[in-house]
Amino acid sequence: MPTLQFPDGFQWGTATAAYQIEGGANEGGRGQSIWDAFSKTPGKVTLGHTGDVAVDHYHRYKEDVQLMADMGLKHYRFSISWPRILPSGLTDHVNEEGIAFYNNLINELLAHDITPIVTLYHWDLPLALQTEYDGLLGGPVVLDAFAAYARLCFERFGDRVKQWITINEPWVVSLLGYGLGVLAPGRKHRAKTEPYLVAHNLLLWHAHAVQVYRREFQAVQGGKIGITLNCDWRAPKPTDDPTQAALNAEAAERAILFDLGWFADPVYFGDYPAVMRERLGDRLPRFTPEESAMLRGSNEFFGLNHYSTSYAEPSAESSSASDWSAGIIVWEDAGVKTSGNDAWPRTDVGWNVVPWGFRELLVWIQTRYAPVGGIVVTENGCAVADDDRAIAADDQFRVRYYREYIAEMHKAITEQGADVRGYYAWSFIDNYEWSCGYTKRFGLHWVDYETMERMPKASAKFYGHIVRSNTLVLDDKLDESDVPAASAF
Ligand code: PNW
Repeated sequence: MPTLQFPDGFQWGTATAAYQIEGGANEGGRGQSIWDAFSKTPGKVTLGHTGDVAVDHYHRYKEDVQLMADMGLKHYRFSISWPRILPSGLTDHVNEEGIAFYNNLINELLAHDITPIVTLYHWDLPLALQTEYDGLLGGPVVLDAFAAYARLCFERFGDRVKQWITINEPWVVSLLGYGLGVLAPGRKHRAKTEPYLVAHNLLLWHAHAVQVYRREFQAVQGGKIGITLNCDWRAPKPTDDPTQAALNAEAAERAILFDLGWFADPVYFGDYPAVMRERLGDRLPRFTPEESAMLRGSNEFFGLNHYSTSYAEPSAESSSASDWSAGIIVWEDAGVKTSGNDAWPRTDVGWNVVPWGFRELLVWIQTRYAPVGGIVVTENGCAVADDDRAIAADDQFRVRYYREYIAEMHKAITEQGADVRGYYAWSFIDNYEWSCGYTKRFGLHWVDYETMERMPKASAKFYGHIVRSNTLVLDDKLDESDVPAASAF
């Protein structure tokens, strides 16, 4: 049986986010976030689900840390709820009960030899900053508020937390929150301009938090800080026509620059990709020379969330806003239309399962950015329709997803020179999947939402083996003869 060995010290972990798992929304002095408001807005979330209780991690964190330890996990990525520690978003009132919750969690992790990696902003903006200061469209007050919140986290937790992520997925926040309106705060009526303003502000948030860490904490605390960007791979749509093939290749490259280069170019090179400036003109904000200098080199590792791949071809189709439906994206600003392939399996949220796309993306990132500190895959995983306990107990679709994606990552590292240093499975546990509520499950652990009972799925055991051995064993299930038909993946 082929066994794939990973580099010594490779970080294997799992990931979660505060609003998706904590619950305790009205406990311990927590303030409200834009997700409390959005989830309670009629029509925004499937079945009107909210994160009020989520999977009750706020009360069950000890049990959850024990489940992590049972898997042999050595790393865990979670996010801090800004309004839990600063109810108004500002430092006028620090909620010590919220601080104590995260101290207890961090200490519990360390007591089980699990290293925390902490995201500062995983989408739960304090509601008061939205209503009073326009949130991510706001000016210096909000920027300063984020820097002050980051400073508080470094002060209170930085003695034990050595890896920080400033922001999770600014692409999703900008486009899904302000272009399509499917995530909080749910805006879409200025879809041609607001996403670019929000993205710009998020980049400045990142740069300022990094500056605070470097100037005031890093020398003493000795940690690392970076941003997590999400990107699906875009492969040129296959065609026999050489002229079209060249156009499709160009469209695929343009799509990656619009999705990932939008954020990674400023962070590594100090400015947006030229193709974005060409196509967007003055809709794309400009960095001052000082901002540009602050951004350049502001990543100490490349945090990457990756889930899927699609084909790309040029699109001239006009749509008043970007249009996402049935796995097809027409993004007029990028001039790209995506599509799938019937042979590709799809997850329960409709995302294509294309393991080789993950490898191509890792190599693309290595080639363009050669990131200092390497690439850390901060999320990868899939949704499976495993509400039923018996189905969840044997979630072979997810086992296979992980096996094949991790095998492609191994190939990227060992055969194609990608400097990947870590990998975090999304998610440690079933949770609140944003606008899908609890109807979509990404967890390695199943949750009975009536009783809050947890159960490790087959994928938790499978992944635990990888974590403990630092190897992936490719058993005979990967032999061609044994591969189920695509639809049965
Ligand atoms: C990520 N897309 O969100 C988030 O970081 C997680 O909180 C979330 O639960 C997970 O992925 C699964 O959805 C994404 O449309 C949302 O490409 C949308 C996209 C990508 C990531």
